[in-house]
Amino acid sequence: MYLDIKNYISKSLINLKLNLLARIFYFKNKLLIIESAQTIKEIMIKISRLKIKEKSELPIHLAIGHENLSATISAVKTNDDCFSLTHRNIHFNIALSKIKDYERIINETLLYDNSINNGNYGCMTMRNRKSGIKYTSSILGNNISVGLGIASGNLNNSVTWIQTGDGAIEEGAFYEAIVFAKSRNLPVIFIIENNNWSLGSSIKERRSEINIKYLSKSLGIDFQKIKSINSIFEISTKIYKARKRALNNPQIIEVNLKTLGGQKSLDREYQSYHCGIIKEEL
Ligand SMILES: Cc1ncc(C[n+]2csc(CCOP(=O)(O)OP(=O)(O)O)c2C)c(N)n1
Ligand SMILES: [Mg+2]
Repeated sequence: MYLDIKNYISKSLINLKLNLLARIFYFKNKLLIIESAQTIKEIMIKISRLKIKEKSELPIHLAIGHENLSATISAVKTNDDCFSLTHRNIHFNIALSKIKDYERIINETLLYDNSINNGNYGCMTMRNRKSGIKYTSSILGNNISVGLGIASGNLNNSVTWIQTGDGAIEEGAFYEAIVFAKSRNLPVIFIIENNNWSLGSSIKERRSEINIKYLSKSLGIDFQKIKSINSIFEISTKIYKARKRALNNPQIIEVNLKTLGGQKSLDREYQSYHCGIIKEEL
């Protein structure tokens, strides 16, 4: 009984301290994050315009609407942190890169020679290796498993961020990965970008609800949901706390957001999944 109370008080104090540190982080970095998100958006719009101008038929997975997330993660991560990204990775590639690499990132989406991956990878597997991005994959679920391998080789006090989507978590690899991450207590943060779409289908159309909160709880993994992509306060405090906790326990963060751009279908609601050139008016 005495030990229970002692444990409870010590846990509460740790949480209190973490909450305070997260708030301080927010106040210190708010402006930087807002500016960085704006830059990420501008570059994506530039890519879109260029593709229209060049009449490029290469696919592009822009992430307009996701900028606050990648800008915040870029502010929270430390230099030794690693990233394993999915096909929609452009916002992370920009957020994690230095200004001098922006032009070569843009060039990669058009497969030009002077590009971040020499025009070999294009948008879906693009990775600026100098920015901590170890792997990027267009095969759904594949970057999740690879992310675990990366995490197993992490330097002390570094974390591997594994990005995925509401469609990719339907792959068996996701479930196996979270079980494995917990079993080995790997320092990983799974970021689920839930934009409601997987190619042309909404969650309602293709499957039943997956309650990630309960799924995480059943495995003893910490879970947080970011309800508003527009709240830098919510994103930065939750991401900051997850980064600290990930050193002792795997973390899952689900982010509700809308991927802007794409096409309006004739027979249904606006399709926010973006896999084409965005319309200029959006
Ligand atoms: C193993 C595998 N199955 C199917 C696909 C085809 N595919 C490409 S993107 C995509 C939808 C992904 O949805 P989500 O993970 O939610 O990411 P979003 O595009 O919405 O950001 C699918 C099914 C694939 N690339 N790999
Ligand atoms: Mg999706």
